[in-house]
Amino acid sequence: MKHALITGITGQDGAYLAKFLLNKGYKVFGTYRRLSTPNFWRLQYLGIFDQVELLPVDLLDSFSIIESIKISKPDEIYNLAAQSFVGASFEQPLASAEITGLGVVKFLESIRNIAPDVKFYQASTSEMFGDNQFTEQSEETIFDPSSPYAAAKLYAHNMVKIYRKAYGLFACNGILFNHESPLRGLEFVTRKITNAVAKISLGLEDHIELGNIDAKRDWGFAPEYVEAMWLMLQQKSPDDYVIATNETHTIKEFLEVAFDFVGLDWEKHIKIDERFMRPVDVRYLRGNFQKSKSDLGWEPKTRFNDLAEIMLKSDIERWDNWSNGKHFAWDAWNYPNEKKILSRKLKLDR
Ligand code: NAP
Ligand code: F7E
Repeated sequence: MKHALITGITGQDGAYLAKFLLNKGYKVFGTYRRLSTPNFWRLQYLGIFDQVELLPVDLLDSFSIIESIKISKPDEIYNLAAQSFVGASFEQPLASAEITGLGVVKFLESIRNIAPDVKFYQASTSEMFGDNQFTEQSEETIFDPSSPYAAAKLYAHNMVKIYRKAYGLFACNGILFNHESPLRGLEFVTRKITNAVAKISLGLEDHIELGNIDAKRDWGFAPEYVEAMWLMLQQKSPDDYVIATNETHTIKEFLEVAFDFVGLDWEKHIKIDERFMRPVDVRYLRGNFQKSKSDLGWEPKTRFNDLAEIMLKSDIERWDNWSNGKHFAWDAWNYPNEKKILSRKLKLDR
């Protein structure tokens, strides 16, 4: 039986990848970091919490990384852990560099020293292209990072290439464009919108505060993107691949589709708030996935409108169920604002 070690198994991609690999018959080990409140809701939501082996690892701590490799004896390592929120990287540039950039080198060094035959997947990102052009981006496009997050990811990306060349490691960079799902964190714009539209449609809230709604993103569906990660590690030789849909849409278009779905006019429920503007934003992303299609046989299936609908339906169902007294694994309950809305609603109902 093959062993996989997934860092960041508590995150969106980590949870979907764990489910995907379990279905393929892997023994799955996943790393989590010590928090004052445990955060396993995604694994519980997918019904796989009892099927994965959890190992405590912080990317700030090299010894915990080495220990996780020794215990799990992996054939494949998927490094998904990161400080992944671009907005927060402007507020915490040093922590972002340490975790998202240097953390990867700690893994590469550990592998080189104790497990040189392991296959390694690194979660690279379209953010590395930065705010540099208004045409599609591919593996050949020049990187020009526009945030501390993107700069840290580019450092990691380059180190993966260097370790591949210098030491012959089987290490791949997946340059993934934005991918979303009902398990997306609430701070990211798509889920922030579907969560708010759900509340607005149920009369629990009246508007949503956003930043730059003119930015364009290439949004795909996360469960399809984790399959691409696995496919990269099944090839004869390691390489870097773009994973995307080749479609791009503004935040405004996402708002339009989401509000349309519940029969409301988005413009009546939006407030632009400076707090959500970034010092620099990436205005245009659209990925060319031709290399992945020809080498990996991968292509996206779920498109923009369907993605918004999947996310919205799931958030409406959650708010509806929770306000009717049903309890299940969910993130909203951990956020102070969401908690207040629910408490108010439950008091009113009593
Ligand atoms: P996510 O939901 O934010 O998950 C990030 C994971 O990293 C969580 O499990 C988090 O743990 C863990 N983590 C954070 N800091 C850590 C630390 N110091 N030590 C150990 N673990 C730590 O992100 P995602 O959307 O699943 O993305 C997965 C990866 O792909 C990330 O590296 C992200 O940067 C990259 N990426 C994402 C996208 C996208 O659109 N989703 C696109 C391109 C690349 P907690 O649960 O404890 O916070
Ligand atoms: O922002 C704009 C914001 O935070 C998308 C991460 O997974 O994908 C993600 O990074 C756009 C930006 O994702 C709000 O300014 C407007 O232009 O959902 P996001 P991101 O920054 O693209 C890449 C590929 C990753 O690698 C990252 O890990 O939406 N926007 N108003 C807003 N964004 C947020 N979060 N909140 C707003 O209120």
